[in-house]
Amino acid sequence: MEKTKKINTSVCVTGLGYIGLPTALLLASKGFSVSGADLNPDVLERLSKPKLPKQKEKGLEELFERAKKHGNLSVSSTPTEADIHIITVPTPFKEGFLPDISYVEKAAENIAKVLKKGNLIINESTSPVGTTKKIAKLIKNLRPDLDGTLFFAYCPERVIPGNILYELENNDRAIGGIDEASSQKAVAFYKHFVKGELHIADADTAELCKLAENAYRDVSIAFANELSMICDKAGINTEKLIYLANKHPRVKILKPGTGVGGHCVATDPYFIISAFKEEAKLIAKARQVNNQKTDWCTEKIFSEINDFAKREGRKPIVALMGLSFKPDVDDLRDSPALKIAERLAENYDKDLLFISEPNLKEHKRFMLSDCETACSKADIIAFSVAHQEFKNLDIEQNKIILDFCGVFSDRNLENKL
Ligand code: SAJ
Repeated sequence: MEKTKKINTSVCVTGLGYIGLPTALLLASKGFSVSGADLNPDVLERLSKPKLPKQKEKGLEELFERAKKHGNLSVSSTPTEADIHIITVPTPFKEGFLPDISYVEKAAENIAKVLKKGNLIINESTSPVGTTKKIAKLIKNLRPDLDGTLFFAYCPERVIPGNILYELENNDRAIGGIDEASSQKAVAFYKHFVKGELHIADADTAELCKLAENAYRDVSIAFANELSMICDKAGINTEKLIYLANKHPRVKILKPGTGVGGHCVATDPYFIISAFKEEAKLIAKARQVNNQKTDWCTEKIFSEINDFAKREGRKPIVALMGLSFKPDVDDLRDSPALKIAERLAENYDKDLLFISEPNLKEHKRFMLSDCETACSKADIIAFSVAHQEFKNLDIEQNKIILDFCGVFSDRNLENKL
């Protein structure tokens, strides 16, 4: 086990979710004295044990064990005194897709109680433009005694689930202080553990930058999804088309799929849309296209079921391959594949439906089957997520395959070019 050199700075991370926990662990491994705060007693119970249960996220268990061994990670239900406070809490939306920053505000209120002169407060939660200034104002009202002595910055994360620890250290970051001194203080902090470049901006720009990155990805995926529906109508192979178009030096079309899921790309664009209704036309349309793609895939499965029943005089057995929101993760948040599974379960015979998700042992609603069994039993096999486990499946010739996410794109391209 690598030796941890102690850094004489304490950090408190509020919100120990999928960004907060890896951040806290990485900081502990770099020698900071780290405390974590989370309102959820289950999270605290899990983190009070000497080891983490098996994680899909690479390296997390090892860092946790190391932090426990070195004794520089503690957890509690409320923030504790620290030189630097990081907020990594969820920012969901309310009715009408309006951003709900109440968790960030609650975190700021709790942090306010333990603040001292000279503390730096960093918001990393995805937030609507203006949130960091709002937090600074809220804290100023709660702690007028510290007015003018605190620093505030917005420093969004950019990590991809599945590769979080690597990307936390290696990605560039935008650092948006509410003033120059805050930006400089935040840069000095991130320099300790980020190898990527640190780019200074003001807080509003950094906030919009985070939202723009995910909206850009959503728009790009919408383009691919729209193209896949056009190709289907035109009888053109989408994968071959995208493969050929991407041979142009300035074209890079992404992969079509069953829609866009997860808690970032599918949600952050709404933070722009709700604040800039008049202007955000393309961003709003992309959201619609990506949501519609999930319905389109569901309808395709039902139309195939009906055709089969008419042709064969019996109802087909259907296998849905994949439930998670993207390949090779066990995360089901806002998953389009899960939505398809739910619609199939609601509208089709339970005993004619097989669902396979190799990244999960079990699911509270669905009985899961292994990939081979699902494929061998089914008449229609719908691939909703391009998991590695699916790529080398040996599928009998007589099966009807609906490959919504390019599981077999390499194989198909070899055959069709
Ligand atoms: N998807 C496609 N086709 C593609 C790529 C993705 O359909 O070609 C789908 C995925 O299947 C998934 C959804 O898009 O349903 C989102 O997946 P993702 O891998 O694009 O992104 P996330 O949500 O895991 O992480 C994103 C990343 N943002 C960008 O790439 C701009 C990540 O860097 C951010 O840190 C993260 O959001 C976040 O926390 O905001």
